[in-house]
Amino acid sequence: MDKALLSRAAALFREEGRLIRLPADKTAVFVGDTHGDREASEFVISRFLRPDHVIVFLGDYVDRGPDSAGNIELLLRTKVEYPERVYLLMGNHEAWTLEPFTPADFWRRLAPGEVRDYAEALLALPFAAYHPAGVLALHGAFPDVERVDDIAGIELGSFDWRKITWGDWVDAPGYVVDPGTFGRPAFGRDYFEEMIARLALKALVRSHQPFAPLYLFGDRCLTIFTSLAYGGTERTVAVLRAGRAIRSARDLELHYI
Ligand SMILES: [Mn+2]
Repeated sequence: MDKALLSRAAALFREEGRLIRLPADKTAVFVGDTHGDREASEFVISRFLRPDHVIVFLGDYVDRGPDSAGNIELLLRTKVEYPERVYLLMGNHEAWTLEPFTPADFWRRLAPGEVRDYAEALLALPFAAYHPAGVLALHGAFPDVERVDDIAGIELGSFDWRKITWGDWVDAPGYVVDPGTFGRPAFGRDYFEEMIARLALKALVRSHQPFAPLYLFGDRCLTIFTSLAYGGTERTVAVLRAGRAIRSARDLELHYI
């Protein structure tokens, strides 16, 4: 990987801040975990990189799949070339240097200098993207904030950051179903209901759990997965058409690429 590309990407992410505000007048394409499935990213880019679209990748670009280095390089190059058409959010796999996990095949193959260069770029990634139709996109679960704007001030490594990057949803009552002290925190329906009301949203679009139900919590929580690295046969993306009124996640179109 080209060190100059990582530095340019890092500068761009720092400039964007942790919360992306998506334009209302463009169609937004949400892409779930690509996890080393470079072909998935190529398909998405060839189909949706258009002046009237924005593409939002929901994190987890590396590890698991066959070509992590190729996938992250393709995504960073496309971001640098088309900064207002492509947005990359942070998943837990981008933060291995902050909160290590196993297996981490991509990170473990890097030389120490390369780990540092990747970390500089990937720890600067935004945490969430907000669409004015009332849709929030992030990797895992809602942070416990008062307003969407507060996401911009979330600290890397805080519990709210862990909710975003590591949080699972479970179809059960409750708030924090499992604090995830030694693993992934899991959140229930009561927490979802409280947060979606407090943030005045219609839908959450996220990824992170390859085997979660597509829709949860009255069709307001959509989980998409876009990598074949977990043995699936479908890569799913969700499309929010410009100008479409959104009442629930069912108003986003699903495409299988
Ligand atoms: Mn994940």
